[in-house]
Amino acid sequence: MSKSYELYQYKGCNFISNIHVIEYLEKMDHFEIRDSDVTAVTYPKSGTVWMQQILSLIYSDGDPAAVQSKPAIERVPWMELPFSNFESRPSPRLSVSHLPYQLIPKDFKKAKGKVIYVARNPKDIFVSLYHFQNYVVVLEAPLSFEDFLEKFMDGRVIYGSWFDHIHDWYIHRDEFNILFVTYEEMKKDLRASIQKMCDFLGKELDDEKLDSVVEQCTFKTMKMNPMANYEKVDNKNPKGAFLRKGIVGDWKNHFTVAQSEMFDRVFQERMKDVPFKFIWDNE
Ligand code: PPS
Repeated sequence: MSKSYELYQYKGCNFISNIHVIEYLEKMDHFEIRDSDVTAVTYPKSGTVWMQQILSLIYSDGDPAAVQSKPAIERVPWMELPFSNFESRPSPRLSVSHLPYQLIPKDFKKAKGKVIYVARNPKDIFVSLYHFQNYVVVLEAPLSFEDFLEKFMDGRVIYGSWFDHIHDWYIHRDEFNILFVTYEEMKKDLRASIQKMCDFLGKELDDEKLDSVVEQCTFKTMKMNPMANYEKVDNKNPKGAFLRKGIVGDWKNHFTVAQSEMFDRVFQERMKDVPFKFIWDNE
């Protein structure tokens, strides 16, 4: 298939033509945010779809039916995609977003609504993105692992630089009503992570309901759920999968020692102000 989607820059971030619309991104800045709005902010491949599932279930008291009839993208859409109809959705408006700090509606910066920022170790993000761009054929397939790694380090990928994304969100955290969680802590103890989110969101779920949320949000259950696994995504490579491996430390199967050392050097330099403790390996 010929490449019909291209990256373009808008206010320091990279978007995809035919998917993101500048007029809509401009309009978003002025969206009126309600205290009941909840958005999960992620850099791509950090656990967005996982959060779509978790939020759907927390807000339906763990009822599995809530995630069995409608695709995740309709239940908890990307705020920045025009078809999310964000403004006209009924409360509580649950959404996800990959937007960098500078583009999130400014009301959020007045501590309106709630934000859950999910961070993932960037080597695993890179590997996930590399496979994703080979999978969804409307995105530019990487020329090679090495070439794509260079682009990632320079921020020449969808939504721009991972380093800028996490840095800016973290540095401006006091402006938001925000909870930071990591993909790795969710992997390690999903129940405790979901409980932490419930506490932040002011949602009380009894043990049975919480168990049900956890059960519906495991990688295994989500992979089998056609309303969560994005198997209907258009123009995909039949060999791949959106829910690919869902593990911590897959980067070790892909990076050379030299690539890993180069990554660590850039990481040390760029993350000086961001004291996140990332988990790089399955413990
Ligand atoms: S996207 O395209 O940005 O919306 O992708 P995103 O959903 O952020 O990230 C996809 C990766 O998240 C993994 N995933 C999970 N891991 C563990 N448990 C659960 N339940 C789960 N759901 C999604 C998914 O497999 C992708 O990671 P990789 O490493 O490619 O497997």
